[in-house]
Amino acid sequence: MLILFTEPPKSLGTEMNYSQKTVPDACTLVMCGPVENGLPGRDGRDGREGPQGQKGDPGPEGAIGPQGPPGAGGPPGLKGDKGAPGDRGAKGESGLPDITALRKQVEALQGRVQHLQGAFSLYKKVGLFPDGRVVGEKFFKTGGFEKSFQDAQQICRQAGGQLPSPRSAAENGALQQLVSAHNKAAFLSMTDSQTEGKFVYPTGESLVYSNWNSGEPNNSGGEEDCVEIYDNGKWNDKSCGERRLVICEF
Ligand SMILES: [Ca+2]
Ligand SMILES: [Ca+2]
Repeated sequence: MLILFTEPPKSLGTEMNYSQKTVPDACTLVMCGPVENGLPGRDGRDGREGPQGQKGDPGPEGAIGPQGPPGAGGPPGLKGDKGAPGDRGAKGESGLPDITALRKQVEALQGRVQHLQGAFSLYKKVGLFPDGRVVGEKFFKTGGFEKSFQDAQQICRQAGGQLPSPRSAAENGALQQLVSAHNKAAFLSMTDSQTEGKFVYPTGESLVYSNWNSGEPNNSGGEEDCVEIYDNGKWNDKSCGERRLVICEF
């Protein structure tokens, strides 16, 4: 069957209006015999725009996304009201220490102190024998040999002491005993190397005690910057290059 449109349909809807021609010797609905198809017709014109469709149902909800980063901190809040006073605390323990425990500790310390005093007394005797002297808390000890001032100074420093700095008649008397025992004059620590005529201790401090022999210090020969002590306890300024008995002070 072949249907020919004599005029193009005005729309795709119910208003389609057309007439048909039937090919001779052909049935209307049933193809009764071999028919040769004709050439296809031209495309029809576009129909009119149809009515607007109804609003569709809402789509399915999407999955919940991941949690976002925390936001920036807000401004500080207002100061709150003063709280109510707390309950009164329990009574504390007495601040007195345990007397019994303290007494035991004191007794133990007394025992240790007595032991140390005995040991110190023994070491003191050993240290003073035979060429040591003690005055107050100061010790003098001689090696029995003679050295120049510089060498004697170095020997005493290496031993943890220094050359003697007698600051009183008592200390000077102890040194005199050692000098007399060895029958050799000894060097003291003081010099006037920095300022001629101004004798000072190794610290730079001025003398607080002196026992110069008559007419001394005289800087004989213009080169006497060290001090020796005689066996009578008197002092004389002497050349530092001379060799004198080495006595150290501790
Ligand atoms: Ca001098
Ligand atoms: Ca002199």
